[in-house]
Formats: sequence, C-alpha cells, structure tokens
Amino acid sequence: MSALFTPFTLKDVTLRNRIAVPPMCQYMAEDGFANDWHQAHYTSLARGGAGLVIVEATGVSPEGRITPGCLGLWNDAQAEGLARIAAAIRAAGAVPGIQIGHAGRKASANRPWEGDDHIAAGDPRGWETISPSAIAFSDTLPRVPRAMTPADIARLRADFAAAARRARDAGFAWLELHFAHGYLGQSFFSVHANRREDAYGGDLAGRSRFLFETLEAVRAEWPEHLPLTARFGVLEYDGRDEETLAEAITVTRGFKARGLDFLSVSMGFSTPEARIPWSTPGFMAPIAQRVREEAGLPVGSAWGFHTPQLAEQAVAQGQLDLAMVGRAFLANPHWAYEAARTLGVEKAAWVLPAAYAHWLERYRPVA
Ligand code: FNR
Ligand code: 536
Repeated sequence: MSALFTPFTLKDVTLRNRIAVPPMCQYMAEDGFANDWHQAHYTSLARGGAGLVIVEATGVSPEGRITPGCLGLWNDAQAEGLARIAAAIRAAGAVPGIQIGHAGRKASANRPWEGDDHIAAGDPRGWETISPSAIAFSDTLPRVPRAMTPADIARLRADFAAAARRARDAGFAWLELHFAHGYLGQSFFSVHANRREDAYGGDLAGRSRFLFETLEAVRAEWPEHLPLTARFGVLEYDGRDEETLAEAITVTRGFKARGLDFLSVSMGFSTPEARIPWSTPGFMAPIAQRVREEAGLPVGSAWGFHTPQLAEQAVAQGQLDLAMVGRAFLANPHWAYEAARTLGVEKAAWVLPAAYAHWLERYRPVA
C-alpha cells in the first residue's frame, strides 16, 4: 500500500494521488497572456500522472508580475487562455490549480537566465515596485520600492479578489494565494521588509492584517466548495526561526479561522542573508509537519522530494498531506507514473488516463 498513491479529498475535490506539481514560473508569457507553450507544458505535467497541477505565479496586476514574461489575470481576456489550460489539465486526469500573487519589491526583474536581477532603472521594460516599506531586497534586487499607501492596500485586496473570481470562472478548482518567497504577501509578514508604523505593520496583528484582509476578500469570491489555499514562508533560515515559525503558526490558525483549507508550507526568502539547508533532502518536511499539527490544517511542501521514496516516506509518516514535486517533474514529466512503478504500486499505469493504462499494463519493453 502506497500512501503517495492514496487519493486525497479536500472539499468537493478529489486528487487521484498525493503528488502535486507546485507552481513554477515559465517566463514565457507576453503582456500576461498564456500561449501555446503554457498549453503544452501544463498538459504534459498533468498527463504524467500528478494529482494536482498548480499553474505558476500569476500576477493580479501588471506591476505584480515578477518579470515581463510572467502570467497575469488582471483582465478577462487573459482568463480565456487560462481556461483552456485548466480544461487540458482536467482532461488529463489532474485537478487544475493556479497561484495568484503580487511580486512586491521583487517585481520588475529579468528572467533568471537573463540575470535574475532587477531590470535596470531607466529601461522602459521595467516599472515602479511597491512594498510595505521603502526597503530594497538586496544588491541583486536593488530597486527601492515605494511604500504602499492605504489606497494601494485596498486596491491590491480588490485585485486579488478579481483575479480569484476570474480563476473560478476559468474552471480552476484549487486556488493558491502566493504569500511566500519574499513577494508582497510575505513582505507584509516579514520583519525584514515591513517597518510600517500604521495598522499594517509592527506587532503580529499588524503584520498579518494585509494577509487576513486579502484572504477574506478572496474568500468572498472563491466558491465555498472548492479548496482555498495559500503558500506561506513560515521561516527564513536567518537565525531567528523559532520566533518566526511560532508567529507563522499563529497566522496560519488565523487563516484557518477565515476559511483557508490547506497550506503549502515554504520559506520566506525575505533576506539574502538566509542560510538554507539545501543539501538535506526534504528539509522542510518536519517544519510542514509542525504546522500541520499545531495549526490543524492539511499541508503540502516542496523542496527536494526528488525521489519517490522521499515523497512516499513524508506522506506515510504523516508529515505532509501532499508532496510537491517541482524540478524533478520538469526533468521528467512522467515522474508520477514512474514513481508508481518504483514504489511497486499495482496497476501503476492507472495513474495515467485509461487508454494509456490499458496498453501500458501489457507493455514489457525489451532491454
Ligand atoms: C519555482 N518555484 C515557484 N514557487 C512558487 O510558489 N511560485 C512560482 O511561480 C515558482 N516558480 C518557480 C520556477 C522555477 C523554474 C522553479 C525551479 C521553482 C518554487 C517551486 O514551486 C518549488 O517550491 C521549488 O522548485 C522546490 O521544489 P523542488 O524543485 O525541489 O521539487
Ligand atoms: C524560488 N523561486 C520561486 C519563485 C520564482 C523562481 C525562484 C516564485 O515563487 N515565483 C527558488 C529558489 C531556489 C530554487 C528554486 C526555486
């Protein structure tokens, strides 16, 4: 019996297994529009047997994109292309999810292979960034953001709600709010980025206010019967992790009270000084488990489930409800099918659509 290949039900949605592809930016869009690349890419991931495929970070407003190549959902025309992608993911047997967010002070960046830094000041491809406070992230992302006004905060809340409504109408069944990785939501929570002296900064109540208000605005648009989730950086690996984690668990309880159904547990990326334990496989699994137990929400996590055994173990031990497999799925879009075979799951081919399964059960390649 494989824990990884046990279905998972949340609200009215059932995933065929516990393997989720986390959102991964493709940097291939123009003006926020999905194109044939996105169609091919997401279809392929779903076709490979994952239970859930979450479309990459999608900007709720033009200036909320990380790079000029990022997807957007700030107008109805953009939703049309995303609707076709949601339908293709569903046709391939996976549940279609999407992550919506705003990149805050990390916006207006070059694509990773073009530098991964900010677009130079004065370059017309770049734009003004906004953040809770006028503090730049680092030497590689040096653009100083404009501190958000109360009007900016209200506009962002409305932008998130409008994007959630478009995601719903486009046929997505799983919504993830991007409150991680040093982007706007994370920046409100993080003491590295938020030095505000108004109601949106200071103590924990202040630093969680933007997150709670945004969640509430989205909750009002997103159907009650579908999973509403967030990705949240619960620690920074900056030497004060116990404190941050305790605060993050308190915030996660607040999310739950406001109707969040699931948390994708990640890290903050709010400071370039972070010392991340990259070489430890599945290093976030024990942290995700703590959030799962102390906040009482189902959780998923990524970061280094490169082998089926690691993913299986984390789910079987009750550390995670979903194992999120990112780069390994890019390297091998059939990761889930191969994982089923590796773990000795009977009828492994049934993670694939039935027509494939029918033939693959009988297929014995000759070495
Ligand atoms: C990412 N990641 C990411 N995370 C997120 O929340 N939204 C996003 O859009 C992206 N974009 C993105 C692009 C690319 C090319 C990579 C490699 C990663 C992080 C990703 O979801 C995942 O957490 C990490 O890749 C770690 O998991 P793996 O790759 O170790 O399985
Ligand atoms: C974090 N990344 C997260 C992104 C964009 C790409 C990089 C996001 O949340 N949109 C990351 C760091 C190191 C390795 C993989 C991913």
